[in-house]
Amino acid sequence: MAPVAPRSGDAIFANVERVNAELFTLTYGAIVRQLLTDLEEVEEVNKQLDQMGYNIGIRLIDEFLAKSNVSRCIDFKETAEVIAKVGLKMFLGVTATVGNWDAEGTTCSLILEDNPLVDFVELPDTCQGLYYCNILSGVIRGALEMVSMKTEVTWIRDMLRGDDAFELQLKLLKQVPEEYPYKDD
Ligand code: MYR
Repeated sequence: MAPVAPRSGDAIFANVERVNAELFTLTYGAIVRQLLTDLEEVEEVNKQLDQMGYNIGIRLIDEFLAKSNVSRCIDFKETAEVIAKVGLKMFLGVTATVGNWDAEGTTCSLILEDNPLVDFVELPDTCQGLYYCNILSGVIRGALEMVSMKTEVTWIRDMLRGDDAFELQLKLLKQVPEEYPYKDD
């Protein structure tokens, strides 16, 4: 019998990471499937996924700020880059390209070539209209609201609908000035 070569620590960690990522993807798939069964209407599932994401986002921002050591962004352009290169990397293991800025610098797109949420996913015809990754738009909207930015986050392109990439549009609606808790005398 051939001797079994011991695996290096790196190989074991890579394997554990892969299994965790697959488990995460499959768990998300099971949640979407359950919502489809419970709510029946695809529109309702879209809303529910967005709301779930929002609830996650308003909590996840603390972990993001604590772990990333990111300081205040000077403008929305920097914020978009931080989400694309640091936030998505930290929680999804991928990065996005930021593009399609409008002239005012308040609307842009995050373009993802790779999206672990959709590994193994194929939507049946009955799910036309489903924004499968709507949890992600909710997470970003929730997280940004906690750092004083009201946004609208919308899927523009979706590979599950036959597009060539995932494109998430971020629109800054309002930047709420943070309240200074003391009176200047
Ligand atoms: C600031 O100006 O206060 C910093 C703003 C940084 C906002 C970053 C939000 C990160 C959202 C993470 C999204 C992860 C999606 C899986």
